[in-house]
Amino acid sequence: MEEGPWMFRNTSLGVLLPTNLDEETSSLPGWIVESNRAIRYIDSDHFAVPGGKRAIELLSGKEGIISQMVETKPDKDYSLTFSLGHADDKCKEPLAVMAFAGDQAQNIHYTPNSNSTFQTANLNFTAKADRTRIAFYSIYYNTRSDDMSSLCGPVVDDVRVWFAAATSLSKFALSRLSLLIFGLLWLLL
Ligand SMILES: [Ca+2]
Repeated sequence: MEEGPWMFRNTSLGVLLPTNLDEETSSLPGWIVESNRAIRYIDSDHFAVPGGKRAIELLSGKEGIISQMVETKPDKDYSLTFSLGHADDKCKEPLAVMAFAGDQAQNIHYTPNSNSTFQTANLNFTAKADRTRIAFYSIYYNTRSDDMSSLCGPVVDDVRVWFAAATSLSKFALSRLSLLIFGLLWLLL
């Protein structure tokens, strides 16, 4: 388990899968972690993980922001999607994150159905510049219910940025291509 300021370098983390949907693809910088006690990097052998083997558990509330810059085109519409979960580590609820995409911000509470340890969330935004900041932090300062002192928090995984290709199409084309509106632009985590 890794803690502290780091960037995703290990290819096994499933970072950086730039698709070749159009010319907007290029390499991304890694996540920026602004506190060395803010993040727990969890694996599926020991925790509930929404997708794959790895995910991030956000600790320490507002002090624990993770962020990443994605390349965007000004005035184009995008959607940030991610999984919000519980690590199954006895973390005392409520769990919630604040998600940022450019000038959009939204707090999202963890309210999964009974069969799941995570839910899917999304945040739509219109890019204002060539680069857009994607960021998350935990709204609460959660601790485990068994010892009331160990830090824990919401799990974030499957972070993706989709672009709305239809914004550049005519209304006629839009009606024909409505199933193709969103294309995966970035797979971040
Ligand atoms: Ca994952």
